[in-house]
Amino acid sequence: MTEQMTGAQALVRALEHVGVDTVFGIPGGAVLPAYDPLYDSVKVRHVLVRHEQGAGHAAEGYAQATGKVGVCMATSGPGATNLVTPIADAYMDSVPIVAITGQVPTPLIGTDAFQEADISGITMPITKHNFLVTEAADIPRTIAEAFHIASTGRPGPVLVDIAKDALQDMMEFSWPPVMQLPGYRPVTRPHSKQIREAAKLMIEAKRPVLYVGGGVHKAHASAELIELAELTGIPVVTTLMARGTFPDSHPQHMGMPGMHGSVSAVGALQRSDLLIALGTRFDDRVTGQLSSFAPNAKIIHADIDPAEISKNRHADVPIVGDCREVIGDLVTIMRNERDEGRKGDYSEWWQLLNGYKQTYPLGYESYDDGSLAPQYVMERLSAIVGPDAFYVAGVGQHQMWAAQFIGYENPGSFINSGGAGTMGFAVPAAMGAKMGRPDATVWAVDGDGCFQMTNQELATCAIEGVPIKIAVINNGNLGMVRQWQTLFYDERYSNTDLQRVKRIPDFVKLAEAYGCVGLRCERPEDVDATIQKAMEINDVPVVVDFVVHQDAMVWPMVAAGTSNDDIKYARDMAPKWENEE
Ligand SMILES: Cc1ncc(C[n+]2csc(CCOP(=O)(O)OP(=O)(O)O)c2C)c(N)n1
Ligand SMILES: [Mg+2]
Repeated sequence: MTEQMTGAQALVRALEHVGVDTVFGIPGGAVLPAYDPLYDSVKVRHVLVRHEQGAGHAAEGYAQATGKVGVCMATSGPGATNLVTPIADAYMDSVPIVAITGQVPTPLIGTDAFQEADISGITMPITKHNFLVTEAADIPRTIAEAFHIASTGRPGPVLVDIAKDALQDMMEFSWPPVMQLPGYRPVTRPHSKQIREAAKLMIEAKRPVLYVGGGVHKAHASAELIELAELTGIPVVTTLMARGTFPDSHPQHMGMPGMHGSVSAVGALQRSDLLIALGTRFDDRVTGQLSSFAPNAKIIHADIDPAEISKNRHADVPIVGDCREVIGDLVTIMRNERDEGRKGDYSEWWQLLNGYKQTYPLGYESYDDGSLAPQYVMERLSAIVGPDAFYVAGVGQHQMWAAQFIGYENPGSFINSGGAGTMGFAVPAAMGAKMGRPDATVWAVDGDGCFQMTNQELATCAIEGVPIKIAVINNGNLGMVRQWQTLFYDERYSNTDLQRVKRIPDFVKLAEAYGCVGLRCERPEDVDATIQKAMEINDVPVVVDFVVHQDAMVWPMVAAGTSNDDIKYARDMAPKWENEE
């Protein structure tokens, strides 16, 4: 059955067929033909954002909260280039989004036409794949391929750039189209020989660690991970992208590793003799100086993307496959081994690790002058709001405190910009998460700097009825940069002071101007009541201006480029590794 329609109508029809219910975007000349049939669609809701960057991050938040593909749309030229940051962000964090852009008409491509930008060229290195469509007939197939590529294998962003004439021309629509992706076949089934090798190492090891990254949640393998950990008794660390994939409250959880990881997690990696790296990529923020990272550890590295394996650290046992399949197979083989009396003995290892946990818990400084410690705000948010909410962070100190001091029990409940570290991520991503999961409570934890990059999406939230809650951790500074200036630039605070004393802007008034509720909290004794008040407001977005002490710092810290062994748990305070061993 075929039907005559325009390319634009085919686009909207194809989006309906692949199950899209929400598109975030802004129209303009080149993409205008697509907006006309979109106006009539009863299945696809278009959300008019205030900046295309907001559309992109909203698509990311939607994708991460729902597990579906997020969709954003923009016009050619500046509309498309405004999507570059969220596309790069999605690429770094393997988030499945499809970005649809209008392009100038085919005869004008390459002529420096009005609002022409070679967006497929620009995004080539930051997309999993991208398409330039110049024929109306190609639109349905391209959309099907784009969604398939974005959501399968290692997820990631796909761009579909469509020339205006292709949107306007008539074509014959039929569904489903035949995909033409001969070279694209992600390997999901792990090789059984590699699984046997891995099991052998796990039983022989004295100091194994499950080093868990964002890929485990993306593979929906949290349950399998808990099973494997409990079956083997191996300790677990969860990276920034994996917070919640293994419950924080679980006794085998050692915390988050990395630059601002816990001493117990960093110590576990450094002293390990076997890292079982699952859906993780040995990022420099985790390894510190690579040459001194986990020096005595053998490596089992499982990832769906073969390009990750042995990229930064040689893998003794490489396993290409979907983490759910890999972990499932490991559970099966380790159970058989145990039933035949073969099990690792990690009791001495646990003695050492429990010592780290007890001696070096996460902590922070309180202030005698009655001012507010940002970490305390996180602790209270965690206690009052609980683990069933989504927490969406910006980038900076507040992001690290949100990672450290909020207790995550559910996979995917912490959404943040890990790989790219994109300031401005939180508000639009929280909006996208809430639109995807309207039943859930969504808190953005944002910095006063980050918030000023994308808070215009509060207008979108207020108008579209998206009652997110935003905790602005207002330290009056680009705090994370200021922290580096404190530690490494002799307290020379070049261009990090946001001039809070002048209260420009006043976040409470700003919230009100956007049709949201604005609250302010400056003292520890008011924190609980303020959070409770915010929790009671469910019809409009709420912004809480938490005015916190400007000198609070994120600890522990491994200074960039140094060894994880040189971690400090407070200024000039280093753990004593030798004495414990
Ligand atoms: C788009 C962008 N520009 C610059 C940076 C560098 N940067 C990282 S953290 C940070 C400070 C963020 O300030 P704020 O939002 O107030 O968070 P805080 O660290 O104070 O909690 C900056 C400027 C970045 N990560 N992203
Ligand atoms: Mg700040």
